[in-house]
Amino acid sequence: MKPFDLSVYLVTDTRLCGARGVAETVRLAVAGGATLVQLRDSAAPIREILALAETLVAMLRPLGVPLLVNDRVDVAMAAGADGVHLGQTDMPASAARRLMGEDAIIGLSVGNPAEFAAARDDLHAVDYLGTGPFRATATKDDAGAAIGPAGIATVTALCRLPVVAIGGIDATCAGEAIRAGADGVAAVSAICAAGDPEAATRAIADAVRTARAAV
Ligand code: TZP
Ligand code: MG
Repeated sequence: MKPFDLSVYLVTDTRLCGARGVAETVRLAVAGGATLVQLRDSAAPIREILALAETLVAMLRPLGVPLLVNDRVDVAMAAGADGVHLGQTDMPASAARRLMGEDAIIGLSVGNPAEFAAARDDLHAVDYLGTGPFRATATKDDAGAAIGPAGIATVTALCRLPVVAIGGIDATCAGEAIRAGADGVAAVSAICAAGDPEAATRAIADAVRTARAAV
C-alpha cells in the first residue's frame, strides 16, 4: 500500500461544487490542507468520470496527494488513480486488491458492528475504514442515522485499521470525531458547497490539529 494521510479527506460532489467545478474545488481544498481526495459521482456518465479522474490524477500526483475513486475499481485503474473507496455492496475488497495490486489504497465503508462482521473476511485487503454518518447529513440519501462519537469509538475498537469519520463533518465537529478516535475526517458539503473551499478546508485542518494536540 502507498502511504496515505486520512487527516483531512475531501469527498467530491459534482452538484455541490457547482459552477466552480470539481477540479477547481479540489485545487483549492488541497491548497487549504486536504490530505486525500475521493472522486465521488454516482450520476455522471462513465466517460465523464474517467476524464475527471485523469484530470485529478495529473493535478494531485505532483502534490503527493492520493486520489481515490468511489465505488469504481475499473475507473480507478483506467485513470491510474491511487485507489478506491468501496461500499458494502460494491466489489469485495479482496477482489479489488487482486485487480489493483498491493500498492493500491483500498477503503471500505463500515458504519456499525453488523457491517464490520459482514466485511470480516475481506478486511485483510482493506487499508482504512470510512465510518459514519458522524452527524445527520443531507448529502447522502441513504446515509442512515447519525452514529456520533460513540459510533466512531465502537468501530475503532473493532480492529486496528485507521478510521476516517464522515457525515456532517465541518470545522465545528471535526475535533469531536478525532477525540472519539478517528484518524481523520472526511467532508463533502462543508468543502464543496463552501464559498471559500480553501478557507473551509483550512478550518477543518486546524480543528483536527488542535484536537490531536489536546489528546
Ligand atoms: N457517506 C456517509 S455520509 C456521506 C457519505 C458519502 C455524505 C457526507 O456528506 P457531508 O456533506 O460531508 O455530510
Ligand atoms: Mg460507495
